Amino acid sequence: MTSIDVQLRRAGLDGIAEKIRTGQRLDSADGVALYRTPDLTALGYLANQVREARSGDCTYFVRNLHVNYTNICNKLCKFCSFYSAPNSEDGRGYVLSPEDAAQRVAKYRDETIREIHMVAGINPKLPYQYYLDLLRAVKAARPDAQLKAFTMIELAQIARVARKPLAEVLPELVAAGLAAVPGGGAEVFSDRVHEELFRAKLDNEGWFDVARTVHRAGIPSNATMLYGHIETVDEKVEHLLHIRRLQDETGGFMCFVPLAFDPSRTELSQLPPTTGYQNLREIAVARLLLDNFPHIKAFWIMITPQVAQLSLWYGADDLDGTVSHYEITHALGSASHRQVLSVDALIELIAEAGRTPVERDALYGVIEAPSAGHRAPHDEPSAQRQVLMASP
Ligand code: V47
Repeated sequence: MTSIDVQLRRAGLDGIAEKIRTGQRLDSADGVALYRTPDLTALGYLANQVREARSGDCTYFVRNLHVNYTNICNKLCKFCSFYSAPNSEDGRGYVLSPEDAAQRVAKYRDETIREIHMVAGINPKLPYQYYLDLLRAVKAARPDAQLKAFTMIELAQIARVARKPLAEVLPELVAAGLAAVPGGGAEVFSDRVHEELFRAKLDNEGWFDVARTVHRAGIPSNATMLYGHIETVDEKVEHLLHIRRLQDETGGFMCFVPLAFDPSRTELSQLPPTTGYQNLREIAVARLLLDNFPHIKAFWIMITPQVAQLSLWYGADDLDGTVSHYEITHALGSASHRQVLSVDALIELIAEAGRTPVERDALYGVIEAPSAGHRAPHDEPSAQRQVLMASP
């Protein structure tokens, strides 16, 4: 028996390791065991094996920009610090007109931007035409960028104000510029958590119905899970298995994004922030349970660039991107933390971890294909490492 076998047995993960080795699917009891083992290294070892079998050393990133077109929202989720309630007198509420949004992205005209991630609150005053105009205006301002826009919650609202079935609305959104749908609004698929934290929002089955319709329309999406608040281990395992079942059915998910809850300035501000240990575990468990997801994203804005870098050995193969202008949370927005990473800094993070940076677009189209079997040597000065990306 090798020392890793001994470690896996001591961690209670030897049965799971055997299932992975023989290509058997993990079940909910396995999911709970992955969450319960204290041995993060053994867990990471398994997740890394799956990650490398899927993506080798490749770590994907995108040059992207976020546009949050309104913070006015009638869902009043307890975990959210971004929203301003309709008719609130807090003086914070805003709506970007389509022209404002276009101007904002046009400001970056000297930079390569391949993805524009556009999400916002559920503002009951916005008519259907607004959403079409918004897509058209932003696309016209940056025709070279793909628009990844509107969570499943927003799409349900758009269909409601359009007074048409979502299946009829989606082709019109695509014609206006929509290319992909982000993974937000999923939170945790538990009726208990829904009731406690986001009662006014589309229910869990509703999220799945919208996602199914999106995928059937040929639009790829992501999926998320918000962790680190009041959810239980069983609820997280059920969340992951639920989206795994939908992926079996539609194949429409590109990427899973675990989102670390930032309690600051929310109604749950008494809760502690998540730890690096927990953040790495969430990524590793997701990689192991979501055997049918092509990619697992470490969203560095929420977990710090440092932990995101480590996660490249714990199951993650995507670092999102440059993420200019993220407003949903301000976790790293204090003076001591930067909200933007330059492309060079992202590449450096990836290369220092011994992985191969691969620039992608919003649909995971590779900007320049990696050379077969490339593995960046760990002992080379990072500046000399091969970087696979298009020039700006
Ligand atoms: O749905 C809200 C979350 C999500 C907080 O698809 C919070 O590539 C932490 O979904 N602390 C929106 N999270 C962001 C999102 C996302 C982000 C990056 C990439 C992708 C992708 C999707 O943000 C919401 C909610 O789950 N959120 N409040 C908070 N206090």
